[in-house]
Amino acid sequence: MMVFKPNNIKICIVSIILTLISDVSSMEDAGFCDLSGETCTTPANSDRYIFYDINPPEGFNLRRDVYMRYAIWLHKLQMNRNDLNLKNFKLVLPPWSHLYHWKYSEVPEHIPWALYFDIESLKKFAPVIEMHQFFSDYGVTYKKVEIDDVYILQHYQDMFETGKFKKVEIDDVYILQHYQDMFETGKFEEKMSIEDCNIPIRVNYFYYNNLTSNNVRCLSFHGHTSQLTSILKNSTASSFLFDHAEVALHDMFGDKLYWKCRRSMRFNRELHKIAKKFREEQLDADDKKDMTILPDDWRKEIPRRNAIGGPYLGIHLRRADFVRSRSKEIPTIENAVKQIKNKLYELKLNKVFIATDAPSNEIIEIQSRLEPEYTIITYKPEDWVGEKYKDGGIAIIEQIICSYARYFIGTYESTYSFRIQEEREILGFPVESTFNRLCYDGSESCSKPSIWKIVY
Ligand SMILES: Nc1nc2c(ncn2[C@@H]2O[C@H](COP(=O)(O)OP(=O)(O)O)[C@@H](O)[C@H]2O)c(=O)[nH]1
Ligand SMILES: [Mg+2]
Repeated sequence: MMVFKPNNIKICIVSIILTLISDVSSMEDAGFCDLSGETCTTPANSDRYIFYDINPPEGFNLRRDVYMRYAIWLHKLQMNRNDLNLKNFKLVLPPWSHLYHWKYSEVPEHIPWALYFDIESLKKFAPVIEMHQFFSDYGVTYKKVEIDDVYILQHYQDMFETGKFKKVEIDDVYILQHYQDMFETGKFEEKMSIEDCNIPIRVNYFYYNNLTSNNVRCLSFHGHTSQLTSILKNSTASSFLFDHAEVALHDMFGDKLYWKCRRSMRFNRELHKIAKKFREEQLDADDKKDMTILPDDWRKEIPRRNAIGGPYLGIHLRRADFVRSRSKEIPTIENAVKQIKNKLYELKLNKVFIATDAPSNEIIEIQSRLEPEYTIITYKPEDWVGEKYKDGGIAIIEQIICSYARYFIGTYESTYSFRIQEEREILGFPVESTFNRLCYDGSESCSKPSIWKIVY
């Protein structure tokens, strides 16, 4: 076993190589070179890049949490006064490709973050750039299809065929892995070391055939994201990729900085607009009356607990794979409806909005058990919304609608529900109206979800 000692790291001075596949040789000791290989900037003055990738089966909402771990790290690096070299890092946003729960119209498709998030808001917290921006900054062409103001990046296959393919090599790749003995010994001290790989190595990243590296190592890791700073400090490499980035933990979960970062993750404005129209038309929402107006800029938000929410109950009913994987915690449809009815009666509401990934036969069953006593509303996207925003955008619209409800009940251990709870904390709802879950037996007596209150 080789123990990782920052001072002993062989300092890698490998420039990012943007080559025609035939060859343009790399220049040692340089930062970025232009395509001819003639003009290079030194790493000290130029941007350096951090990429991260995540265990493929992880879903959208856990990925959002992993983003925060790295955005907070980059935010801190940027604030760094002592080491100027650490200030130039940019965090490259990994496109949303091949998500397990989503259907894709084209395979593989690279969905940029701008389709789902307000990039300007993200940038007010951390130095982030889109993957396509990285490519275009470094002269790598990609095929793009313009859909309004966002780009959907497509596969390079045609470039292989036409020979216009260029390769991007990431200087240093670290595949994070858990210490094998960690759970046996129960010792959870902060540590990391280069070791043999105990998980499969990936050599192409983000489903781009031309994004690769010659320098891939496995880093057994336990601890917080900021522990990775020593890797940056001891290297002059211009680009780093941390694969299985989810292995690193939040520096501090739930503190002020955590919430700043979380507040900067505003959704794409059009998604908000679509959700608002739906809330107004179908659910009688009125943001003014409901006290759910936020300032345009998240940095202007202030602590409050006076949000009322629209006159409807919001439910997240996670089904699909959860029915099997959490069979002891997920209620039957009958038991879910029982709890929904009780809550509607208690709150004197007659409309329930249900966000769900349930198949249509289950939705019909819910309907038949609730109506005509109560009105059940689900979101069905107009064609253009479905085409433009796809499964990911529809899921977000449903999350927004639940966030603005008078009262919310989520699903046990679902990160989709957790993100709604956070959104409601930001909107300023009373805690009791947010941290609730559907119980297995239809009662209200099962354990409540952990309460993570917002901190300013
Ligand atoms: N439209 C919609 N999609 C959902 C809903 N619940 C789950 N999904 C989909 O399933 C995925 C769930 O995966 P993930 O984000 O990992 O959340 P988790 O698995 O519930 O912790 C989401 O990203 C959605 O694509 C829902 O209520 N509505
Ligand atoms: Mg998941």
